[in-house]
Amino acid sequence: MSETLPRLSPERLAALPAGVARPRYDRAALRPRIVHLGLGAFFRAHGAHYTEDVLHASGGDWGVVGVSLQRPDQRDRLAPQGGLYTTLRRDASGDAARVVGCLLEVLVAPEDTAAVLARMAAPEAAIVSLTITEKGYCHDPASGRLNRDHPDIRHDLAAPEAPRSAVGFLVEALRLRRERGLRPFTVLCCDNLPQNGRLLAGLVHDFAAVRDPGLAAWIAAEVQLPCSMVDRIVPAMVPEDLEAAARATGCQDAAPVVHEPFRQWVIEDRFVDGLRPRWEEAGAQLVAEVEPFEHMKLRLLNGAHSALAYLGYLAGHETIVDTVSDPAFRAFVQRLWAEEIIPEVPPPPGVDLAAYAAALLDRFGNPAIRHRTWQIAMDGSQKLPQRLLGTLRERLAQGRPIPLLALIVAGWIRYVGGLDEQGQEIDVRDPLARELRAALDAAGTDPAARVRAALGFGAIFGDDLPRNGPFVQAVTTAYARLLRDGARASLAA
Ligand code: CS2
Repeated sequence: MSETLPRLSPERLAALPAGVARPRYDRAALRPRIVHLGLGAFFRAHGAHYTEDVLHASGGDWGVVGVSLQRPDQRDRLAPQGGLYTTLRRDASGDAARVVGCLLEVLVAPEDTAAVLARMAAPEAAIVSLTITEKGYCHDPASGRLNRDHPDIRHDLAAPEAPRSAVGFLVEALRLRRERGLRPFTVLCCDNLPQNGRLLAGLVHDFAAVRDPGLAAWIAAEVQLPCSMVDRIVPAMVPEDLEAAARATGCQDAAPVVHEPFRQWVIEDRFVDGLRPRWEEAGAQLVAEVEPFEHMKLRLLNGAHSALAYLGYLAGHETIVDTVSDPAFRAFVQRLWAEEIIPEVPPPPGVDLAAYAAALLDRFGNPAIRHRTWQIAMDGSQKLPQRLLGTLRERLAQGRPIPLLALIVAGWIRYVGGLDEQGQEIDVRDPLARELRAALDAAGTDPAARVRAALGFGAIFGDDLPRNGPFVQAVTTAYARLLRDGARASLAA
């Protein structure tokens, strides 16, 4: 149906149906003050929404330049629409549509590196924000240090003026600003990483120090890299979303985003010269210390998400809502929170973690959000450390039992082994997929040998966990049970 409709565009805004929210501020007043790296669905339904709300609340000129670091598809979808796109806030009661206007332009880094650097180094750019997913940081997830053997980092250290990696872009753009006598921008990391601003500061520093110690010192002294905790469930786009956006707006939109109603953004209030949109007007929490919020979110939400993704996938569940609608999984995730995660997480000021977990279960159970277990299972090698292994280490140090956490690690090992419970191939997406599969294949069929092979990946498990007897034992027991009884039956044990 949508092919016969006019394309969403600035000219169509006035004609949108009355129920569709749209930019009601002066789009012509926007300037390219935020450069956002990683223009996926998440940013467009999260950070862009907060900025859009500020523009509505108090105007201003905080426009966004979106940068795709790899593929041109977002640009190809968004450019013909003048940067406009529809977001659909979805729950059991239906869709609420909103057309977002703060995105000014989309650049594709591999096609025009110079244009991206020019935007980042322009005097009016005040913030460079990032949602490039865990693997985009080219770091070693266990240690948090820059992986100098990563092909993009090797490339960027050899040809720093034409970078490919996000870290390479940040350092080159900062170098240009310093050379031109400009103030630096703030670097605002919005990915699900522990102490994300500090982690990125370390990577930028490591990279800059190799290039030029003077530049590294200037960055350390002048650049701010606040930490932030971001939260909104935003599944990858599926073809039906195009139809839903067309129904809501009467326009063809090639880049709609479906998202849950909930959102949260906790930001460390540390910006170069204090320059930032007044995101608090949109409900963001600007705080001195993000860590308690981040621990809560990464360990309760993302930790449970990964648990449900691996074990749910193995049990044959396609989505998170399917998984938590299965009574065995519902009981499992509630026990996981109550018995093995919440006891290790200090609650942020004013937060009751049991209530937070109960709210998470409602969000996971949103029947209208089809978030695939396969999507969340991606890149586990980059996700496990901050989501699950931190909690695990703390419990092990206290001598506390870890049967449920160990089962999740076992589920991940089973998943990256590449065959499901019916013997079908799993399409495992992970930067270490090939190495993991090869190590597991080489280990043969003995469960203990397979577990040892997987735990031997130091970038994931460090060198402490593979040597921790109770940990190895618990994972081996859980893995053997998974092989014998399957995921669903293992939950109850
Ligand atoms: C998910 C996250 O894909 C994943 O790994 O756990 O994207 C999750 O939906 C968001 O962090 C929610 O804020």
